[in-house]
Amino acid sequence: MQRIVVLAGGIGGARFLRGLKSAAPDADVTVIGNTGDDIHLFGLKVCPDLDTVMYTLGGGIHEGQGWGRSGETFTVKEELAAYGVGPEWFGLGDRDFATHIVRTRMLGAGYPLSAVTEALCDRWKPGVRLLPMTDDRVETHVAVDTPEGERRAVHFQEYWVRLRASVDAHAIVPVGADQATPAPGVLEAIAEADVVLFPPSNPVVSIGTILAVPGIREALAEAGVPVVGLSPLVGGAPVRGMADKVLAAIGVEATAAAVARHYGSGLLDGWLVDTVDEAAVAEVEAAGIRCRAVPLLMKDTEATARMAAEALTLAAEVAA
Ligand code: FO1
Repeated sequence: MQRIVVLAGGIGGARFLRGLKSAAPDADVTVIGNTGDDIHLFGLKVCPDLDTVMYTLGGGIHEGQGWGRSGETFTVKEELAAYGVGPEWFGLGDRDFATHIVRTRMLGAGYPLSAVTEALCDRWKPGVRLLPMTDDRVETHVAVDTPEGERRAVHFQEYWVRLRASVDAHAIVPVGADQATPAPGVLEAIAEADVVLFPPSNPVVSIGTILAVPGIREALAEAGVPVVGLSPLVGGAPVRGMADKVLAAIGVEATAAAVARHYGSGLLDGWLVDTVDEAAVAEVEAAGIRCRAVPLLMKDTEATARMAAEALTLAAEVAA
């Protein structure tokens, strides 16, 4: 059985995984999920990227939004607002609240996040092994300038959801990552993998944060396993999200080729760009990374499954 490890962020990672499961139904898939987006709200621990993967693969996602639960209501949020208790800018629904209550209760009882995630997945049966990148607390912060001209750090969710990434990001800091250790199973899954895939997730605040946990990047380089990524940038713009803003913060151009060079040939063996970026293929290959141009828009599960199949084909090619 083919063992596939996927480093995943939220919506893009989750949708890619749905396509991968359709393209390789018999594969043994381990997902290493980003937890830098996690946030504590109302005394509860919220893990947006882990939940987005779990709900998407478990059939509970709000398909239109790509995050949160389907059939959601917001009574608790409205009642909290009536008490003047916020933040109002973050949309936690009633069904979703239950997940965060269960998670927080288990964490409070002493279970690590990896065990809690496994317990939550017992209900959702995502059909993959979902591991947080670490059991330790990591929070991505973004340095922005306030309207008063002061520079301050805000939580990633505040940057993304409240500010809608409308202001420049001056620095991205995965606070706590340098002290974190990979969650149980992460390094083992990498060591035993036949292929590692980077979905078209954000290279800075999703995959970059996972790689910032000491040991994960090294394990990928040492495993001798083909690592293949899919560009989240098509025609010089992110398909979704704010990759361009956060790439600017780390001085990387928002193009498919620049992101491949940013990961580098020490990490990446293969890279898929969209057909509109065909001209980037030669540049990526010149950087020592095998590259193909294929359609990269995740329009539906079939199109996404074709992308995943292309990534597996490229992995087999670089391994040969
Ligand atoms: N994204 C939004 O744009 N607005 C929200 O109010 C919001 C709430 C939310 C609640 C739970 C959850 O799991 C995800 C949520 N997201 C929301 C998505 C999230 O902010 C980001 O898309 C991811 O963190 C990026 O990967």
